[in-house]
Amino acid sequence: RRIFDLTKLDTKWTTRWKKQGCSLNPRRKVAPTKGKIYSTAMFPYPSGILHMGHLRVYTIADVLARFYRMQGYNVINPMGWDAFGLPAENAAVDRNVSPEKWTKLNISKMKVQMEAMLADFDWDREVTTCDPAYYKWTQKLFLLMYEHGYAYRKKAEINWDPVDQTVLANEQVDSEGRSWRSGAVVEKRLLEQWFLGITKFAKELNADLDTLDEWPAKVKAMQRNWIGESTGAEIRFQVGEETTFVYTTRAETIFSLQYLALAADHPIATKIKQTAPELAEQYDTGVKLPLEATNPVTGEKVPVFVAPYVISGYGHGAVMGCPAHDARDYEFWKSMGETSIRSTVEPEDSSLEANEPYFGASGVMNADAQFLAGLSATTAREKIIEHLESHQLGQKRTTYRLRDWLVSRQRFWGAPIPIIHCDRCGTVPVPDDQLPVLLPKVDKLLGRGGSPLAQIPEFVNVECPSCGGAARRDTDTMDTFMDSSWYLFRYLDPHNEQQLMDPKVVSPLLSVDQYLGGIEHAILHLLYVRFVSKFLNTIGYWDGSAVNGEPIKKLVSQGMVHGRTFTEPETGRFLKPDEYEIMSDGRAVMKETGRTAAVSFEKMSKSKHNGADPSDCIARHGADATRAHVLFQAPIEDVLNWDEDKIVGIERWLAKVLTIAGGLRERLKEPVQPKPTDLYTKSEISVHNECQQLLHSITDSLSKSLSLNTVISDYMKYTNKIYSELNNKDVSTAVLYVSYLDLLKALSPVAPSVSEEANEVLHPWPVESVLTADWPEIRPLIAATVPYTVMVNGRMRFVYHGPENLIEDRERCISQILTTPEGEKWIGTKNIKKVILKPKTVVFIVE
Ligand code: ANZ
Ligand code: ZN
Repeated sequence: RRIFDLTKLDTKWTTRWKKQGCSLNPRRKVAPTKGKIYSTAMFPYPSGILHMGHLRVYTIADVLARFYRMQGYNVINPMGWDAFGLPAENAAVDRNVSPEKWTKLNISKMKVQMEAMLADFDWDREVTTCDPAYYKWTQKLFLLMYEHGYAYRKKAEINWDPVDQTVLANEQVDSEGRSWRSGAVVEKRLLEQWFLGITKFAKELNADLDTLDEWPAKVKAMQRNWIGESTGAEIRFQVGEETTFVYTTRAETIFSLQYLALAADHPIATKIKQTAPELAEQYDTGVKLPLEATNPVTGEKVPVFVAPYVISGYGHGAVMGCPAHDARDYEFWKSMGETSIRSTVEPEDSSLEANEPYFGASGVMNADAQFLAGLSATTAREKIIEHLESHQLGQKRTTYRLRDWLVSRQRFWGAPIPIIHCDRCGTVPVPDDQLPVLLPKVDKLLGRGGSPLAQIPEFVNVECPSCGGAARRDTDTMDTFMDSSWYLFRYLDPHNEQQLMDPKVVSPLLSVDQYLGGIEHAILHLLYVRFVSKFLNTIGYWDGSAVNGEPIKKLVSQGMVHGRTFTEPETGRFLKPDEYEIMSDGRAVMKETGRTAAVSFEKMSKSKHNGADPSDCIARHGADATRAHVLFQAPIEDVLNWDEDKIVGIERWLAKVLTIAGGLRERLKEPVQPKPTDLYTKSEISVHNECQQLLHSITDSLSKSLSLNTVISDYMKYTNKIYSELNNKDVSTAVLYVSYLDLLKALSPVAPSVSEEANEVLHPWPVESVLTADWPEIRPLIAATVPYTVMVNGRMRFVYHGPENLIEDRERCISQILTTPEGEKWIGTKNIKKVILKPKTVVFIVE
């Protein structure tokens, strides 16, 4: 039976809090006494509904922010909207509304949902990336990059998404060559595009990962892998009349060189293409060119191939082919019909058969390695690089897999690239006083793709800011990752109309102390944020030199929320809710066949019919129970298997919290005297100690380990302890009251309505909101005491309550008894002749 309707409490308290003009948290009225904590969760895309992932991450963010506020910190806990992007544009085409209208409507809907979950964000810091007041500065950021040589235009073979009709960054294409968004197989096209020079920071972006101690190792590994730092050497080769460099991580294998391989678009290959087009036709499978390359160390001539495995954008697009020591070279060499290989590195502990390759990177150089013979491969590598450098044949080099960031998108709903193209002046940046370049107002979009802005002449045709002649605006918009690359900064100075942000305002508030978000952003978003942050630090927009321009101190990636999924066991077909029935024993039985359905938890999706809507759960059980349930079901980094049925445990517990308030209120009708701890009974000591230990654990979990599921189980233990002592005559009302009030305070970040309600039941009206309280101070534990009979000259004089092991320490025992009022009265300054310590009895013989 439900005793309390928790949903009613939400409405009641939300109304009262708002009346006080303090958003959803009266604690906002209390001035902070400590330094800043900037804690935020990744802002959402305004799709219109808050999903379970949002519920989870924003609950965590809200609970922590409320906790820090109670501790006296100046908490920065903003919220905003990642509001540009394709879904709005597609919805606009499908529904005949403007993307702006659609987006704004969704934002207002989601704000209502956030309020329903009692999330208390800093709405005065709200940013919306599609708002001209925001994207003006996204455009300025682009222009700053342009001005400092970080934004440039280049004709490039790019990834084209044929479904969404737009260019994609390399980062947005998965390992199978599909678009991250549409899933379409990406095509290659040659187009003139804008790039941002993230590779200028490749070295720092890699090296500074080592300084991010509070980032998950997994995320750092993913970033490191993406940046792909590789150290080796570049070596110059003569190829016919031309020269080329090759990049190698195994320079010592130069004595094994048997051929040189080029990428199909290597300049030498391109030149041959013109004179011998019949060869070019075979580039895809690999072909020998009518050329020879010279080994720069031995002077030997080797054949030259175009080989499909050579990547055009990596290193120099040229590889020194060593079939004996590299698996790819070996495969290619065999595929070209060659059989003989030349080995110069051998395993340390065994010898090679004739023509047997050895791909290990350690090993020993054999006699064919000339002046490297006998050295370990590692030492040989250093030696040969020294040799190359001193003969000007090559040098040490570090390369990166990371490519520059392609930011042009042929879409409408994004920040227009603030550039004007003039036939006379070239690319001209839009002057500051003409920013923002506004998106034209449209009632509806004509169709998917194909640069919608290019079809709006009023937008395109413009006067050149430099010569005043006729010119054209750039009709591409920026990748939306550009919008989200700097919002963490804008939150700190959101209303600045003069500049992106004021370095004096933002620097003291940076960096972000804690950033919560999903692992799906481990590479793209976080790498772009780090890049832009380092850039802004470099040009003096914030003083981040102490942290190498790293914007985020601690990163927490919460796990996904999975939904209960029903499938037909034989076929694996996902069942719709009306296809099965849940029996009393918990089994799901398929209506048609009467067979038992298989149950599993999987990523929520429409096709699996396993989605759950947070708003439904809140409407049924109230925000407090929903919040506690989300936290309780799994440690924050783990997958959460969403099972709404289990929320009854939470409801029963919260009901108990409220029941205690009613019970205590009865007892509070009698006047209560505060009780000194040294007069506590055994039961009172046990209440005090257990509650304080739990409070300690709760505080640690919230401030250090973020083990929020443990916080909930600690609250439950705490509640049960008080509940079980409620009718114990040995526990005074005073002691219960103090412990219970601590619980209400400590509970309030998770369950603000229940805490308020219980507080109101407990106290006579008008009562100060319990949400304004400081975080409860942790009081010391009280050692359990036992009675000791004190005898003086053969007579029992008084009973002393002391620690259990008192008589083990003679000195301490005597001095403690002597300093009590009774000790002073019966013994005082009299000369002590003898003291006998017996268990539970202390005998004094005095003169
Ligand atoms: C000679 C050699 C001998 C190599 C050997 C390896 C083993 P990472 O670690 O990924 O940086 N390479 C260089 N440029 C390339 C390109 N554009 N496309 C494909 N492969 C390329 O790999 C560096 C190694 O990959 C280089 O070292 C080169 O092959 C090859 F026993 O040079 B090595
Ligand atoms: Zn001009």
